[in-house]
Amino acid sequence: MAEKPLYKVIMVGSGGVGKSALTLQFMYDEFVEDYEPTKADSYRKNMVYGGEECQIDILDTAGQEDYAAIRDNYFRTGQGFICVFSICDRETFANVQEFRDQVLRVKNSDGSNLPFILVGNKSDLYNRKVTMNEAKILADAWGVEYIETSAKTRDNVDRIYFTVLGQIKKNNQINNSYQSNTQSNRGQSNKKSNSGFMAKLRKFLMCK
Ligand SMILES: Nc1nc2c(ncn2[C@@H]2O[C@H](COP(=O)(O)OP(=O)(O)OP(=O)(O)O)[C@@H](O)[C@H]2O)c(=O)[nH]1
Ligand SMILES: [Mg+2]
Repeated sequence: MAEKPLYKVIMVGSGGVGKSALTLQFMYDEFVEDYEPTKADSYRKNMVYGGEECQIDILDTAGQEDYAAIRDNYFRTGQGFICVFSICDRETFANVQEFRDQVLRVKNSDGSNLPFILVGNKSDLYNRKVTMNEAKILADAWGVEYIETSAKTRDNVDRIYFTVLGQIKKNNQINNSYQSNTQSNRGQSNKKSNSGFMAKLRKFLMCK
């Protein structure tokens, strides 16, 4: 039987914004009230997406500054990124640019065709400090989708993982068709240059 495709998603963002809470809600349908800073945890789940059986691998990284140095290695392995801030904490919103820049640098990408979404978490709380409008403006400037979630009420939790999965799948299809195009072009140009060589050889032999 063919191997199920594996999609690798990475949770990024400041400490305490709810990266682990979102991941655990998605994985096990439970909300964790306690805050225990993460170093790095990895989760894998079988699922069906777009009629296809696949596996999602979620790497829940550390937001705390102490672990900033080890992020590069983790980011390198990701195919899609969920960049989280808390809508109740302006500092975590201010920090997302740094996370975006780090991802782009590590992935050597200008951002176009990089599966990436911006997530404003803790939408169940009433002391909002970041408006939906300003988050959308930033997401538009990056050319990414903005989604608000609550890991507590489960609002939009599935949606963020499905959205990024869809982007990874689309990206893989683009890359595959690009590769097969360049391969067939290479084949064609080989044929062309080969037939050019044969014509020259024929001409040369006829002159003799
Ligand atoms: N009300 C509410 N609380 C949340 C939500 N998401 C997370 N929390 C709480 O916020 C605290 C931090 O959540 P974590 O998921 O541990 O944060 P984190 O982003 O993983 O933090 P690091 O591992 O340090 O990077 C915990 O006490 C959670 O219960 C949410 O959507 N709503
Ligand atoms: Mg965590």
